[in-house]
Amino acid sequence: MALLQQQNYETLNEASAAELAKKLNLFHKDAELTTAEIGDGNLNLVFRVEDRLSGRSVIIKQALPYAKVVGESWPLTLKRAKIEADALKLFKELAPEFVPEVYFSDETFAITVMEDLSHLSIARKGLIQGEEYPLISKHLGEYLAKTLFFTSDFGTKPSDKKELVKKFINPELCKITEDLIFTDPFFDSETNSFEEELRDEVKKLWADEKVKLEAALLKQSFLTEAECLLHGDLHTGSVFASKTETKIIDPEFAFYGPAGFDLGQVIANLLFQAISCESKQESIFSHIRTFWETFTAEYSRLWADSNMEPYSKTEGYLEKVLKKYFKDTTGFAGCELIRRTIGLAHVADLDGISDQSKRITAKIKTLNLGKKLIVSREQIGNIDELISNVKDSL
Ligand code: SR1
Ligand code: MG
Repeated sequence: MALLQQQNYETLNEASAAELAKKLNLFHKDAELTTAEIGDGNLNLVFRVEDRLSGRSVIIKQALPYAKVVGESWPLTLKRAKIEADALKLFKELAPEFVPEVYFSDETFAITVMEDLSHLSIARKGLIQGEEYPLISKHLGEYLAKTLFFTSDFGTKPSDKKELVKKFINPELCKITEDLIFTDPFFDSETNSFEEELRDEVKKLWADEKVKLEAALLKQSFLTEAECLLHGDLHTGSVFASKTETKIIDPEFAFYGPAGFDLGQVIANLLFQAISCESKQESIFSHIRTFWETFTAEYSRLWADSNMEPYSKTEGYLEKVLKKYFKDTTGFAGCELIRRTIGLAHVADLDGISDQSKRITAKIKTLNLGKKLIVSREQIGNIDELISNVKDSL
C-alpha cells in the first residue's frame, strides 16, 4: 500500500503524520488530533498522535535515510523499518505481554504505526531519575528466554529457522554493531569519542593484545553464529517500564546471531547504573541475578517442554548450551561497557555524572570492568562469580 497516494519515500512532519493516522482509520472521523515529534534516539523520527476528544493515541515511527545521531553524511538503509516491524510482530507472537502491538507498517515509507506506551517510562531515563522497576529483570529474563528459544533450532524447525534467517538479513545495521561495538573502540578510530582525561587509559586498551584477541573472537562469534533471532540493540533505552509492566521496543537491529549478545547488552546496561550510583549497587546486582536466574529457569522449562531436537534429552546438553550462553553474555557485556564509554554512542548514565572527576573515575572503572569481562569470560563460571568480579572492580 502506497501511503498518501505517493510512490516515493518522503519524511513525515507533524501534519502529515496526523493525516496518515486519519487515512488509516485509526481514529474516529471527528477526532481532534494533536501530534508531537518525540524521538530522542539515534536514528528515527517518532510521532505521537493523540485524539484530544477520546484521549486515544498511537505512535508513528519513521526511519530516516541517514543516522540522525551523525547527520546526512551517514546514509542508512530504510529497510530497517521493515525489519523492525517484522521483528515486533514475531516477538509479539512469542512473548505477547512484553511487546507493543503493531497496527500498520509500510516498507516504502519506512513507517511502523504502533501502540502508544506513554503511560510507561524509558527505563534508562527512569532508572537515572531514581525510579524503581521491581519486575523489569524478571520480565527481561522471560522475554529473552521465549524469543531466543523459539527462534532457535531448538524451538523451531531448522527449515523454518532458515527462512527466518533469510528474512532478517540485516547487513547495514549489523555493520554498525560490528564497527561501533567490536572494532572502533579497540583502535584509534575517528568514530571514537572520549574525554582527554581518559586518553592514557584508552591508549592502554588499544595496546592490549590480549583484550584485542578476545574482542576479535567475540566479533567473530557475532559475525558467524546464527543461533537465534536477536533484538540486536537491547539496552535500557529500548525498554519501556513501570512498576508492573515492561515492553521491549526498537528491534531494528534484529538479525540471527549469538544469544549472549542480547543477554550481555541487558547486563551491561544495568551495570551502568551500578557504576554511576553507589547507592543503587545492591539493587542492580539483585536485578542482574534475577534476570539471569529467570532466563535460565524459563529457558530450561521451554527446553523440557518444547525442544524439537532429538538430542535435547541427552544428559548435559542443556547445561552445555547455557554455559556457552553465559560465557558469551559475559564477553559481550564487556564489549558494550567499553563502547558506551569511549565509542560513538554513549549512555546518559555515565555522561550525566556532572562532577568531572567522578565521571572520569566511573568511566575508568567501566573500561577496566569491560576488559576484565572480555578476557576472563572462560573463568567466570556463574552469575554470582560475575557479580563478585563486578564488585571487585567498583
Ligand atoms: C549510529 S547508531 C549508534 C547506536 O545507536 C543505536 O541505538 C545502536 O546502539 C547503535 O550502536
Ligand atoms: Mg534504538
